[in-house]
Amino acid sequence: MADSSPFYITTAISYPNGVPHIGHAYEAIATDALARFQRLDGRRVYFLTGTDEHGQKMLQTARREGLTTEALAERNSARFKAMVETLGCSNDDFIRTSEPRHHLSSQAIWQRMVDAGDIYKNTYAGWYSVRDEAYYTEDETEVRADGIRYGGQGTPVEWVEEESYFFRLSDYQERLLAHYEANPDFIGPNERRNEVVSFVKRGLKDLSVSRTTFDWGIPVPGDPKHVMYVWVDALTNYITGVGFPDETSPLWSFWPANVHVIGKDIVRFHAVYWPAFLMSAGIALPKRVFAHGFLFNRGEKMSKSVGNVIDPFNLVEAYGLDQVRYFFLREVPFGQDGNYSHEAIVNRINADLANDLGNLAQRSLSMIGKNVGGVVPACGELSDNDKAILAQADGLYEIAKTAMAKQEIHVALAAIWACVADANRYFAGEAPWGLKKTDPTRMETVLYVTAEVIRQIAILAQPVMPASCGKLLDQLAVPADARLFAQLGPVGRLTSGAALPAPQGVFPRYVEAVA
Ligand code: ME8
Repeated sequence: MADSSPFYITTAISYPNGVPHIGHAYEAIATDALARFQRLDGRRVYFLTGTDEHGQKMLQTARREGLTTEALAERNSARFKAMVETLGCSNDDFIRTSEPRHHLSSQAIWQRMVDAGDIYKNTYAGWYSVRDEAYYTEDETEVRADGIRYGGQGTPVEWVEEESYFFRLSDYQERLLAHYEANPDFIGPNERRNEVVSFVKRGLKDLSVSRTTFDWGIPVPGDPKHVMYVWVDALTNYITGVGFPDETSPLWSFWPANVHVIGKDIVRFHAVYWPAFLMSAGIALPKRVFAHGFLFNRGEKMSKSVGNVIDPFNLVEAYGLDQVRYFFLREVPFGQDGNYSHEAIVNRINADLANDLGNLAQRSLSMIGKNVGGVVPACGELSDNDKAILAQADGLYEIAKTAMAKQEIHVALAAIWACVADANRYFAGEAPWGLKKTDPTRMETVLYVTAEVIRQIAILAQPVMPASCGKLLDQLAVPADARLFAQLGPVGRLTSGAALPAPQGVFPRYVEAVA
């Protein structure tokens, strides 16, 4: 039975203190592919992304640029919104934490944590990294040769001492460990889970959750001299997006989220603080937090000072949208770090897309156009080879479904492209061009089987390359309502005799511009 239950998926919300870079684009593309996969699989999907606009980092950048924080947020949030549009993301909403609905929601969760007795006032004295918007204990910091003290993620820290509200995180240690134990899929991949478990086992300290030295944030209910620590409000976006605190909102049926997709640098916030806040507020916990790896430019960390930051808009312009989406999701095992280089992307475009899938489609469809009169060929008796390649294509759905449920996007793509490679071997081996005169019935069967395998590959690759797969399915005259996963396998087989449009290439080769 098809599963039509709700599926709620989110990206991290980006800091709009700068413009989007390829790390942001990567997260958006991957989350979009996961969302589209579930939609095609018949689930009722809600996909949320947005921008995280409060905190000291925003304030410092705004001052440096001579802007108000509002103006900086407005300008750069628009760039992030444009990025997800340019990347073809199918998000249902784009949340900005400066919106009134989010202030309301953050104050409501705060009040619930107060009511649970988990918030108290004291003085914070310790290290803070504005770049990470994170507190570090002394032993998580080190003074390097340059005389500057750095925090756990290698960013400079400063000493902070001020009145602050605290959240009784220390009370949640046992409950969190019990939750990780009872829900082994709560954190993925496993390396990240192990890190979190050992971090929590080392003991949790209460968390400073408000600041008084600046006012760019959400005021603490009843004590507006304090603004909430930016991570309290940032994490809350995930429930604001589905209607909190209005638990009668139709959107609230999407909570708890099925998966929060984030980068590996922010696991602690999502897998320790967030579930503790939710437990305190009496709200259900997300089912899973999945951390992807970091992208590097030829092995080097991207940074403004090195000047090697990749602009996602330029990338799409240079290589094409579906090409960029395919490259990142195929090249980098999701969950591990990965590299971007011009050579690697060109290689994927030309080998996997233009040669393997593009040529197979182009060659078989133009033979159908020329030799079968531009209709879906007749399917005669099936040979063992025909049955084997059809069975492989029919089996892809289960493999992809299992992989995508664990966010192993690369595993799904590897299986699909293994089938593309085998379909090419099948096509070359059966050599339908040689059958035209000797055995036209057999030629039609080979072309039918090839077209049917391409149909399934195109349906399954839609989450990653929506536009190109749409074009491939147009060429096979697959109607718009027959492109869901329910049509995979024998039930959706192509109908012999159906008219096909004139074939056109879908995956052009990347040709280097002559300097
Ligand atoms: O962390 N490669 O925002 P952010 C891959 N506002 N992913 C990367 C990356 C890279 N080089 N650089 C960043 C924040 N990311 C917070 C999140 S969520 C309630 C608040 C990922 O703009 C990063 O890991 O610094 C994060 O998941 C996302 O981009 C936004 O990063």
